[in-house]
Amino acid sequence: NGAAPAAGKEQRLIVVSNRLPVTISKDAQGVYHFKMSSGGLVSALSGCKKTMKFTWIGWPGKEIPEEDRELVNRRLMDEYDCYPVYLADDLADRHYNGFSNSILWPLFHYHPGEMNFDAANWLAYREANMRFADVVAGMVQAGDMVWVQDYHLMLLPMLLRSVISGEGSQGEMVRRELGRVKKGVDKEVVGGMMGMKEEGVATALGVGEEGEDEGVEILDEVAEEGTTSAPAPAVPKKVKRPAFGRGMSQFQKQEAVAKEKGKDGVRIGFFLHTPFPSSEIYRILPVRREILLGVLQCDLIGFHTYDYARHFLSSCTRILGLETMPNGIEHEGRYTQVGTFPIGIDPMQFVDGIREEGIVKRLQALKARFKGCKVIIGVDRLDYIKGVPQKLQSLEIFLSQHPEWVGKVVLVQLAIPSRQDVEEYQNLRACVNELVGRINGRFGTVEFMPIHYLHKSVPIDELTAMYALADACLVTSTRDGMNLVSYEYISSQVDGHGVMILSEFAGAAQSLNGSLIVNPWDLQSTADAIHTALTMTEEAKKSNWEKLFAYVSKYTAEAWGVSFVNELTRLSGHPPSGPSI
Ligand code: ADQ
Repeated sequence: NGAAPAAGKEQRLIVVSNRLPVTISKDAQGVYHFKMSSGGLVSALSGCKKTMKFTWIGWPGKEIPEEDRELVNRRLMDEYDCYPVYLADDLADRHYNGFSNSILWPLFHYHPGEMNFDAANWLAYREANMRFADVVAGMVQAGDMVWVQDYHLMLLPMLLRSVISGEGSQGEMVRRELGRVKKGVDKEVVGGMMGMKEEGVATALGVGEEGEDEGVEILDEVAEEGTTSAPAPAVPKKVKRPAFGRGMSQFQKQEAVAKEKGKDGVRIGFFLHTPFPSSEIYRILPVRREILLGVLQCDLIGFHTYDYARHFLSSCTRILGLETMPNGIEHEGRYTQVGTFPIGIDPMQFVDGIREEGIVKRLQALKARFKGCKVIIGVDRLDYIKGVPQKLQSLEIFLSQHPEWVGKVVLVQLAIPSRQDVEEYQNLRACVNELVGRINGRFGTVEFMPIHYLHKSVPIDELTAMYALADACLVTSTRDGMNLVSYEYISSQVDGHGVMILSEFAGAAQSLNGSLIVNPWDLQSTADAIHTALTMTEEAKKSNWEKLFAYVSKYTAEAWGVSFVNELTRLSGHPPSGPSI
């Protein structure tokens, strides 16, 4: 849509995400092949790429032998503007599966029961963040903007500031302690590390520094003691505001050191793609202070919705005792702006897609196959946050209450395999298999099955044809940062004006006015919404779809990237009305 950031051609933007958007493979002849992925973040950043000098830093997804790295690094940089952070397989596994996906992911999605806290995985998370910080620090230059993506890298802003302000890398110490914990030699270190009160680590995190951080120090007695189980006091006992003047002098000090190193004025932004939960849930996290302090070294923190931003600010108040403003926080003399930046997609990919010859043909074939039958589509990564069991149970209720629809409606449920190394995902897979079997067994005949279930990734052309075919799309996430499947479906319904049934617990529900909003836990209400969708008049469908499509066309992925970067460009690291230095 032609959106472009206000920053000029000379502005450098370094995007950091856990995974690089490039898949690397090596064939039998030892030749490396690189494939750029077409994920949402890639299209979201296309606007920034047009007008800025752009580098993407991330984990390449696998270990590359030392002797090949020079070649791989050069090709990544020359051909894809990418630079890798290499992590040993065990470290990558503990960081990604062990901490990010087994602790932060369930907690941020209100599933504390699925959270498996393990101290060695926490240390691995820190170690991996440190590796990222070292690589980014080696690349960053004066005046650069660094944009960190998502929950895998929440310590990175703080560690990066520490490295570039001259305090140096803490990596060696973390590595040493990780080794000790793994061998189970020193359990006390584990407690100490969780509480982050070990000398050096505390400095890197900006806690417990003499005379500079009293506002923080007093509040979380849990962390002070290095324990992990007691709840935080609901109301902090003593709240001191960090004195702005004093903080500023520390900030000036930091800037002076950074200036000497030629890396002054680096602006850091962070965007969280998941929800940020209510402070009542967030405070369960044993390392709740550390994660907040990790991102508070940013100039700008972005969330999908206003609620997530509000939850983050209230966690900063309740856990760190910081006084917050509606749009930001002062901490250690730095003003961190907090804002909402709802992500989108590139709708034209689907709008144009449904006119492509191959997709048109496929759509005709599918229409013939499902003649006389309404189709409901579900597209989800097979993740417990997506509410697939609730979706299937609601369909079961609908079919049992409306037998006239048996044989006349099918649910095509595409489930992309996800995180299959994590136990909870294996359990979910078994549960979904069982439900599909039970419902098909109950309502199916030799000629007809009410649920067509595919546990695989589907090529984009097939996905587009399925979206275009479906009379309704059913999203029943129990929590979801945004949910882009709903955007993709709406964009594919230029002709059909299909009905969007959307969980109120998806971030998208706050934007997609024109959907049928449901509480997925209330199975009856979802069953009723299925009936409403299937019996809605063409006029009502069209009028709803027009509202939805107007929104999806305006708030695109590209517009999201550009608005975040524009905001980061505008910021200086000081409060809007604070004294200038
Ligand atoms: P996800 O949890 O991955 O993203 P979502 O936003 O719905 O969730 O995106 C899923 C993507 O995967 C869509 O592009 C969809 O087409 C694709 N997909 C799903 N199933 C598929 C299948 N069977 N075959 C092929 N493709 C499939 C996280 C957060 C979201 C947030 C995004 C972006 O969890 O809440 O919206 O990041 O910030």
